[in-house]
Amino acid sequence: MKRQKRIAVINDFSGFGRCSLTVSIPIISAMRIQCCAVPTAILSNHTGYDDYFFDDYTDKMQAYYMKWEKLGLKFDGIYTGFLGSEKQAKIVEDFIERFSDRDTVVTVDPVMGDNGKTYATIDSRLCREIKNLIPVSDIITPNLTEACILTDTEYHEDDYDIGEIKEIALRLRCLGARNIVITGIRKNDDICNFILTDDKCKLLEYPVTGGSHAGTGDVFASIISADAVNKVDFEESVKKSAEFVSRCVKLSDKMQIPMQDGVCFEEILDLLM
Ligand code: PXL
Repeated sequence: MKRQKRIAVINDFSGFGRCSLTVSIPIISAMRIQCCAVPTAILSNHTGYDDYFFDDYTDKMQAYYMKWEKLGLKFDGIYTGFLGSEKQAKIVEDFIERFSDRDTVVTVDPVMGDNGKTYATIDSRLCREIKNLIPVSDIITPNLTEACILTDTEYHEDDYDIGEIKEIALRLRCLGARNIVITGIRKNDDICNFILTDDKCKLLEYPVTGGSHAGTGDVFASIISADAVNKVDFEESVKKSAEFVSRCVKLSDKMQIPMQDGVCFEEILDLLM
């Protein structure tokens, strides 16, 4: 009997606001993969709220996962998200080196900002360290703001043309990215994802279904990382993740969930099973 697949998720635990681990654990589990959490920080709620409790976990992470090494654990996937300090990027590199083998799929979600702005706890030194994770990844899932930060490209609000997006994606490739999906690109009344891989370069467009809710990037990247481990084709996976996020957004607006509180994915989690 083959053992069940498992993914190590290196991300923060935000008790309220539906992002990071509180999104990845249920989603990856629903997709029949064991989700093993490595917390980067403990927050009462994510940093999109005016106030939050933030306990950085940098100094404890290595002691935490060295017990896993003692247990001889290996992972089919490693997925990294929000990092709470510069030092954590180095710790993530160490984790990847220790816990992956040839077949491990590494997904790096370079969580740094949205809508042209960086998140409250992210500074330029941390951005630089996150950039260093790109060459050790198999998949990266930046939103447009993050793709701009990573490639030192100026972000603008107005419509992007495909040439501009392709240029940004090619710069990400030069940084060592292999499979790239840039999310959240606005074009008229559509929202687009751009894919660049060895054999694909494609813009996928969807009609906007609702507002800009927190945590949608975490929902998206969780599905992408689980699908990659389940060997689902990358383009299919991007389409499926985008469709799921879009349904979540529509339903969250219908249920009048405040934007900061994330999306009510719990209502339709069964669609991923
Ligand atoms: O969803 C991205 C994210 C993850 N983790 C924390 C955040 C944010 C975005 O604000 O604050 C703690």
